[in-house]
Amino acid sequence: METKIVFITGASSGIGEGCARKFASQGWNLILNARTVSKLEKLKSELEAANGTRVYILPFDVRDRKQATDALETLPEDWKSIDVLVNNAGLVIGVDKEFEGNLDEWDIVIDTNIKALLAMTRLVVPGMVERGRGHIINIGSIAGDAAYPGGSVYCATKAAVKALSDGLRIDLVDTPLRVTNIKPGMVETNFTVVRYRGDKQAADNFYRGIRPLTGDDIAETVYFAASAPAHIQIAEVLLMPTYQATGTISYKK
Ligand code: 8X3
Repeated sequence: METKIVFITGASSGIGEGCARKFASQGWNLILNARTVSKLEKLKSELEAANGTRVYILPFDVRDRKQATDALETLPEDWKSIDVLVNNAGLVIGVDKEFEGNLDEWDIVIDTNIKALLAMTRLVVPGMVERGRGHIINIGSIAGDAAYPGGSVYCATKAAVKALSDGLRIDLVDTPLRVTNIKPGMVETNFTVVRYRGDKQAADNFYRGIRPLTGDDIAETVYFAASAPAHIQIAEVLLMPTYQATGTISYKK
C-alpha cells in the first residue's frame, strides 16, 4: 500500500506536534511546518528514528503568503501528493475586552487563524482536486460556537474556521475530498501561555482543578477522522474535558 502524506502546520508544539506523533506512529510520511527550524529538526530525527517514517520539514511563517507559496513550490515531486492537510497553526494573544484590546495583536490572531488557513487551503487543495484524493482537517475550537468574555476576536476567528470548513465542504461536494472541523475545548498546551502573554502562572491557574485535554488527545480525534473509511466524512467534532460543558462553563474542584 502506498504511504500517505500528511501536511501539518504549527507542528512544533501542542496539537500539531501531537498530530505529527500520531500520524508518524501509523506509518504516514509527514511534512511538518512551523517557524522554528530547530524544533522541527528535533522532531524529525525523533519521529524518523522511532517509526521508520519519512519527515520533510518546511519551515515558514504561515502568515507570509509569499513564504508559503515559495515553500510549497520547493516541495520535491515525491512530496507533492499531499493526502491530508491539517490546518492547525493558530493562536490567541490576550484576554481583553473587544473595545480595549491591542489591534496589532488582533491582526496577528486574525492573520494566522483565518487568512493563513485560507492561504494554505488555496495552495494545497487544487492538487488534491486534481488527484481526486484528499482531506482537509481544520483545527477550530469550542470558541467558534459562542463568544465568551475576553475572547471575542479569538471566538470570531474560530467561527470563521467553521464557516470556511462548511463552505469548503460545499465547494468540494462533487469531489471525493473530505473536510473536517475539529473543535477542542480546554487543551493544555503552550497556547494558553501565549493567551496570557507569557504568564505561565496565569496559564497554570486556568487549568487548576480540572484535567484538561492534551495535544495527543486531540491528535487521536484528528487521526480518527483522517483514517475513517473513504465513504465517511466526519464533518465536525466537538470535544472537551469531562467537567467542561461549554466554552464558559466548567467545574473545577
Ligand atoms: C481554545 C479552547 O476552551 O480556551 O480553542 O476556548 S477554549
